[in-house]
Amino acid sequence: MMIIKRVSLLVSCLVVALGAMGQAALMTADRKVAAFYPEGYDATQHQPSPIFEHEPTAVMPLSADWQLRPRFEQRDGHSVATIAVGTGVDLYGTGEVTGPLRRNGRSVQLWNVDTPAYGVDGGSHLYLSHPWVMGLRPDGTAFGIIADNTWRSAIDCRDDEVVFTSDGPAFRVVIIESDGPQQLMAELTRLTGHMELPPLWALGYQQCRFSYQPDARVREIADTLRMLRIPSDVIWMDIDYMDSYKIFTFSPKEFPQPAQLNDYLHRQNFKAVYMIDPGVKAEQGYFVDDQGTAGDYWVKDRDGQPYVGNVWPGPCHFPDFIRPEVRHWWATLYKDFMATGIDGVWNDMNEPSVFGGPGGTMPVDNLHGSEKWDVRSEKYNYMNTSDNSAGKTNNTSHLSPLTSHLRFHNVYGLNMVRASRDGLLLANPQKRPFILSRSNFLGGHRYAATWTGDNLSSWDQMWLSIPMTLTLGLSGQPFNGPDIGGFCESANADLLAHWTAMGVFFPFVRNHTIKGSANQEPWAFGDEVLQVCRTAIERRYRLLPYIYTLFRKASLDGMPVMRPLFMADPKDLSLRREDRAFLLGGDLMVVPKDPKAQGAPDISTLQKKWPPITSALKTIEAPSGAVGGASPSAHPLLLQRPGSIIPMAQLAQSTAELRTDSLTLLVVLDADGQATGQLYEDEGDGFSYRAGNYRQSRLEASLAGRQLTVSLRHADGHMPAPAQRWLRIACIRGGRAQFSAWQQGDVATMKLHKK
Ligand code: MIG
Repeated sequence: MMIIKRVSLLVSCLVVALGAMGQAALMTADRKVAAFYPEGYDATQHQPSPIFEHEPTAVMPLSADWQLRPRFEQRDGHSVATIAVGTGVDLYGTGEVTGPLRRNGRSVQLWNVDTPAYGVDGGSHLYLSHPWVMGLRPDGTAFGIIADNTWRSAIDCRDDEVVFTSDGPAFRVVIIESDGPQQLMAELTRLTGHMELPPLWALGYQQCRFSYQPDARVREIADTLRMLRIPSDVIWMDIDYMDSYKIFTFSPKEFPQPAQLNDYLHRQNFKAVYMIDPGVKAEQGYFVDDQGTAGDYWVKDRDGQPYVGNVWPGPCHFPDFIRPEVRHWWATLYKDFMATGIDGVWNDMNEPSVFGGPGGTMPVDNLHGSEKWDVRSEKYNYMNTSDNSAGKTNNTSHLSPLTSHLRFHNVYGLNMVRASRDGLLLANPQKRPFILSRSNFLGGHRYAATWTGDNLSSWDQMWLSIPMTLTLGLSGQPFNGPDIGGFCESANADLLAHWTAMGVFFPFVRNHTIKGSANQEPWAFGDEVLQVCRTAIERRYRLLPYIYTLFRKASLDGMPVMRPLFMADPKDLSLRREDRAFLLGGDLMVVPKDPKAQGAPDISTLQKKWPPITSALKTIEAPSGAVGGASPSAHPLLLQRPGSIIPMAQLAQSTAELRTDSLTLLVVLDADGQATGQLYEDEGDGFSYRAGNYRQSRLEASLAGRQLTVSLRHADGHMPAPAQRWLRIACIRGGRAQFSAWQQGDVATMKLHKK
């Protein structure tokens, strides 16, 4: 009672003091999250925050023993927050970055940019921004720091402090304390929201290039994938399907009948994803431009006139996605477009990229907002209390209706995909939307997946794609991956083989390359490479029950699908810098082969404890005869965690054909002869899973004498099991696998050989 009184007193003091507010700090009742407000904090310059789906409900005065506290200051016209983090801390996160996984000693600019081969400003800023740093202490406890700030800024990760420097007004900082990295990700996504479960097909292999054209070439690619029995799910339509690069149109010459084309693809179990850019060709009589002009939906220049910048179509207008009414309009555009049978959308160039614009984008003094935008409907959190009336204000006197691009640049892409997502749902309310976005911001994982933009076909950038994808996962964006084979310039046989061989274990798996480069499909470099790619992709498809279960988990508690090794043992300091080997989920370690490595590779402590599953795969893959065939050296080493069970399906050529009625269970027992695993099943698309139409099962193995029993126990959800379920065990001990017979039912047993 006493405490509550004091809190509300504190809160009302702070609310009264708004405008000339002093520095303040509150924390949540569970003492895990603290929000820090700098002196003079003006919520109208930062809120509503795109980051938080649920604002931290900070209701208590900060406890005296709370460790991390920002120091706020104004320095040389910048707003600065410095957080001393203590010694011996390893820093991670900071979003999409070049460089290593461990971020100590690294600086990142938060200013989304179109950066071919990551060449702009030495790769110090890329397509997405995440004002988020994660810290891991020597004892394995973790913390996270969010700067709730969209303005152009920078993060400096020093060894003992983290510094956020912004070109905008003073911003608040939210700090999370937790027992370990896993709990930290759960806490982060409790605040930022969860990635929605993607459709199963989006986890399959995807074939792309800039551009497959005309439509006959698209058909040919689809036919070839099926003819060569390369499991695959998606063909991508890059920018050239359009009429003169006008979004929401089709080239009358090269793609005259998109519905027929999509139909053709669907009949072969392919999905079709098409690109939509933000730039709208400024052309009277073009319906998108006419509607946008009539509605006054464009970003304005400093004089308040519609801004015009050059992109692919030539002079373009840019929808002001920051405004709710513009997002609403944008969403409506998808209806007819999707009705041609389009399954997913690719939003590119949304940094936004402007050819010849200052810094490759629009001027920072361009203007967002409008006189018509009713800012009074927005909610601002000063002190976010459970008592809403005390903590929120509708005071908007500080907000000019038009606000500079400097504030909204970094969330232009986020707001675009937010609108696109609404559009896909409007067009197909029964389907899970799939959107791939090049640009985004912390929190934007709620709307779209991402890929790492225009990388280079080089060994360096192949290796770089590992820490990039890991870091995005640790920054709350679990669904991402690189262009496999590399985008800029041409791949070669070895590079494509190695990149595909490891790339199939990334969350997002798409082969893509630039216009004018050498062909890069799995068959482009002859039979050897084809063999490697096919085997790798087959592994992906066999592992989909396991991978889909990981996506389900990510959608519930924010655990990245692809994880750094330190997640397996946060106290093992030797794993903290490892960013070549990585984990797919908690149970599978991928150690990519380095064809240029001299001598024996570095073996991590973990690697010595986890047995390889190679021999099990050999038996499983025997019919296709691929392992041990040509270029086997391209395949990564795959190791499985002791105490785990990985469910694998029978090979399918697409997710439409994937079945979970016959599962091979890879079992590695722990020292006590036990192992567990998880299996998530649902319809693969649609939303019935939200009403319980899914099936979560727990896999359990135990050894009694030499008798191994593995059972599949229904744990949650009311989707019926397959009419008949067949299980077989592959028990891995040391380097060997022993298989049981296929057995019908939810239990399989076998007698293990003597070791
Ligand atoms: O200015 O649409 O990152 O994947 O193929 C380049 C053409 C525009 C950039 C994307 C790339 C895509 C390309 N786009």
